Amino acid sequence: MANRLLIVTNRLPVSVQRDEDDFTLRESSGGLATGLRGVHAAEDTIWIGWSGIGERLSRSARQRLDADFAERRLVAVHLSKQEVRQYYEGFSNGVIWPLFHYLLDRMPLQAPTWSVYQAVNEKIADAAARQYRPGDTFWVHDYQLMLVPTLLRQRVPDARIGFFLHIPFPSAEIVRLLPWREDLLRGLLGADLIGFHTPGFVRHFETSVRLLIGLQPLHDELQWDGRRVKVGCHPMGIDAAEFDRLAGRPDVEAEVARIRAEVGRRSLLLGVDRLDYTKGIPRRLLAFGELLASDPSWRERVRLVQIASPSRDRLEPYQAFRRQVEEIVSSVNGRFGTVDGAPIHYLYQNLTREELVALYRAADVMLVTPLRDGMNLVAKEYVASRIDGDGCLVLSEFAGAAAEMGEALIVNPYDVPATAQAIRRALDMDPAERRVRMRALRQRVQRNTVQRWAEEFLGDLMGDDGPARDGTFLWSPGSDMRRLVERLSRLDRLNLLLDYDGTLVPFASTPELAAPGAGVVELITRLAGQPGWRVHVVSGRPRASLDAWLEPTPAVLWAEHGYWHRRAPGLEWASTVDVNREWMTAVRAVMTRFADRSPGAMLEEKTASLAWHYRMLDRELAATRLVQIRQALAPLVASEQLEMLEGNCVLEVRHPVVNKGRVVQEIVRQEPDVPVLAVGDDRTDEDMFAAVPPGGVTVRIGAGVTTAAYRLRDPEALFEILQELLAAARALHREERRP
Ligand code: ADQ
Repeated sequence: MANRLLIVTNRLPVSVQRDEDDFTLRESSGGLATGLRGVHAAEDTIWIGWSGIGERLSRSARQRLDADFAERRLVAVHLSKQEVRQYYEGFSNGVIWPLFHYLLDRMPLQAPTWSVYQAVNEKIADAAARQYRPGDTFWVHDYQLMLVPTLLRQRVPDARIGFFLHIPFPSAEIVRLLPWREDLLRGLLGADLIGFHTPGFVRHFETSVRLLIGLQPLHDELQWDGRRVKVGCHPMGIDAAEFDRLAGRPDVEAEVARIRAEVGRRSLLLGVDRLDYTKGIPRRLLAFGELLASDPSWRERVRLVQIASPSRDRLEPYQAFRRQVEEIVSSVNGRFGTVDGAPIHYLYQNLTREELVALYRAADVMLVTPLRDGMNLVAKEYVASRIDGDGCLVLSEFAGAAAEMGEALIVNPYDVPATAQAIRRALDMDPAERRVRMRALRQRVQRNTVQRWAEEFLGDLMGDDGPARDGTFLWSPGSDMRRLVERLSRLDRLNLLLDYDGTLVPFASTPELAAPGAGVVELITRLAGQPGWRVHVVSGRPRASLDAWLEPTPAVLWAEHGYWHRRAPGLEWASTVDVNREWMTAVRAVMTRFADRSPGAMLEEKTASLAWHYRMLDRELAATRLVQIRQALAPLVASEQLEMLEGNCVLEVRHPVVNKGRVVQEIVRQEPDVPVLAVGDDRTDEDMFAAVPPGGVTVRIGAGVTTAAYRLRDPEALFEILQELLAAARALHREERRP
């Protein structure tokens, strides 16, 4: 059976009209619905989302409605009134919407219930996961469903999951304000690909995960939960051919002629928006008023038609906003109207596509001046409708569309006088210039269509080689891991080589705080007490730390990547190699200089290496400093033939002869017949994995590229596995001793 695309959105792409227990489904007109409709029609797809009905239905009514949906390959999630109020109106439109559009003053003082947003996301993820068959792909959309990617990942770990955000992704400083910021970011990270409209939004997202979650995106990819997550810029387009076709239809042409005749000699300005406070309507009207005030002759020469489609009108901020817009309309009309008519024609209505296209074609100047907008499809629709090659677009620099539509007259919508000036310029523009600009805009809009957007997003999501993974995917101690435990537990002799930080214990904010819990100390002691087994702790730490933390255990200790070695408790530490350490003076000077300039960074001095720790450093500054310090150290590293190592929030310089690979070689040399189990979490442990002879087992903790054969999520997962291993070995041992 063919693999399918499972589209997951807040609303299904139809609106439901209810008459008692009869339902009529009508295609809805929003940008997202229109955009994906083509994909839904052409491909083998199922579309999952809220029915759009915010009330309880009788069982039979629901079944009938679900059957109607099923005919269109739609799967409805039914929500209660309470859920709609809290999840959709309250949290999605009341909190995330204004915040992500930088309109902080629109946020309520009392936040609506986050738990309902969570619960509805779970409900929708459940419904989507129920549709899943192996090989299917999920495509989740928009700000109402930001937790769904991870919820789906939990339900269907191997699924391919894409997410696209249709609204802006704001600067990290804005994201930070949200009490649930980490939850939302982690919710998104369940996806294999997270798409945005503009490069700016991609950058903001990457800064946010760096700052708030501590990830290190590189070339628009990051490692999370053992997977590769791609971040991509995929600007959405429109069905340009459809607008082209509509614009040339005789009935639309006739409507254009009618509008033009009605407007007469006047120039026609047009605004078309959902009535939303992000769309910049009040300042646009004020700018128009300024134009009229600047020169009375304009009053006879222009008209502004502002179409506002009713939107979210149950929310108080939207009701207040509507009153504000209508007041400004009356005030401008009162002030500048003449007995022949009012300068602003304001329509609070939904129009048909044909009516819209006729207006687009009739308008001399289109005003698209949102305060913020993810993309703004109206700007593209205007351009696509101009089959005559004429017309002029005034476009806000804060609409995502501005990133692609540089030939428009770009304005700052907060600057009312400058917007008035831009309108004047558009009205006065030489026809030849208008045509040159419009030609370039049309070419781009015709090329970057919504079909291409969907194709490219899905292409990027599918990749050439399936879902992006590295290493063996074995997060949870699954069946393979269990088999491994069983095999290891039967070994009479075993050398367990365990790294310390990030492997036995999780990372702490400063190196000194990473003491092992009592459980870890006890586990090491018991593992080492298993007859024939030996535990080696192989760490980059200095001797003193390992002494302090592991003194009570019988483990063999290797400090500073094997430079120092302590064979058994109570014995002296001995150095294992003799290396030149003269290079350290110069490296120390560089690292100290950078530590002094970077609040939170610090230098750690070991016998034969120097480590620059930056876990506490501001992430942005850390990224800059790392580039600088690498550059500053590079000549020294080259001339002295040193090695520069990047660990987890640490940059270390050492002599290459000292490395964990040598430790493995030494252990294998002494006990060639004893199998090795090596476990570690970072680049220095890769040396260890590389040196493990055939028959040995290697395990990587956490994400990142590795040559290890197995992978576990975190130190806790390792702890569990080691406990299982010990229990199995002990049980076997007991059995053998039984007479
Ligand atoms: P919206 O905020 O809804 O979309 P937009 O991209 O402009 O904004 O799309 C609006 C759609 O509604 C257009 O297709 C337009 O033709 C239609 N429309 C507007 N007024 C209408 C009216 N009176 N009658 C009929 N139709 C009308 C969100 C984001 C945007 C992003 C899109 C798609 O906020 O930034 O561009 O998703 O990703």
